[in-house]
Amino acid sequence: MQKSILIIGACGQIGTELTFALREKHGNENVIASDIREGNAELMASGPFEILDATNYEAIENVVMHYEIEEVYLMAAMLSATAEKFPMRAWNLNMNSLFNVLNLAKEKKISKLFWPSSIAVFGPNTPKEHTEQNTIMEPSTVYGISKQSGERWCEYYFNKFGVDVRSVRYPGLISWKTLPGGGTTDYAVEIYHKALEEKKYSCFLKEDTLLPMMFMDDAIRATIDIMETPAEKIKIRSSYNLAAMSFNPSEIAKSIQQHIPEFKISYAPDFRQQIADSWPSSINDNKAQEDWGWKPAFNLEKTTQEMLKNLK
Ligand code: AKB
Repeated sequence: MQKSILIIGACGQIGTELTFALREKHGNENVIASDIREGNAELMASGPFEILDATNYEAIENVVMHYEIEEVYLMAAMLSATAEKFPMRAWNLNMNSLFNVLNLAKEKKISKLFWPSSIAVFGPNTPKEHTEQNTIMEPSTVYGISKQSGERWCEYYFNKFGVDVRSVRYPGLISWKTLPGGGTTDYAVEIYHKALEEKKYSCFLKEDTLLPMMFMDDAIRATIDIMETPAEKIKIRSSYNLAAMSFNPSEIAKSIQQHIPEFKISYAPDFRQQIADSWPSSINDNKAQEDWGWKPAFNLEKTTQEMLKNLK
């Protein structure tokens, strides 16, 4: 028998592609997409959809009971740049939504849960290169503080109540189907759109700002893989480091110029520079490789090819 899956925040950058991937795998009717508002037409037409506020426990519980949901992917969150502008709203959304699903799992109303963490759990005092799984973690952003707290709560619910929660620390994610919103790594998506539309881009980060990044196909594969791994192999119940590539704005611009030679980049750093400066430049993901066989497939060149081909 097929299991029923609920995606909360299905219309966002990750949620959209995750919904398509899970529907392909488990059948359209078995994957319930939900969000605070409707998303792209293809997603809405491809299977069941519910309007759902991730901070409303009873509303989530009703959907879980109605569809006899077994697994939940909680993808709703306020990202780093927006969270700096609305700290209390970010804390409320990022934490209460997590408590809602952790408590549903604690009460055995769902059996398994995915919650995304981020490289934002690291801070300015963290060693920047090949940042280890366990190292100094003193996040200096609202978003990072919420993600680090979330990790602690996930581990606590696993240890205390046996909640089967799984998580990865996503780097910046690059995708063409749905735009990201409110993140610091969003420049690495915007740049492809502007390169095709205007042949120029003004970047809000400095040219040498090196950050960990990943193409969306890799991120979706990692998400589904960690959820399909037998529970006893998941040794880390806070969140796994996850890596694919690292590049700076100047390097991504050069990779675009291989395909669009007239493309020009300029730099006008804003408040997001400080956020980016507090994050690692590269990540050591040995634990994910050892425990559940993680291996990325996309480097910068392959990502650029895919982005330009699909956005054209
Ligand atoms: C952001 O920039 O806020 C996110 C992230 C790295 O978690 N993309």
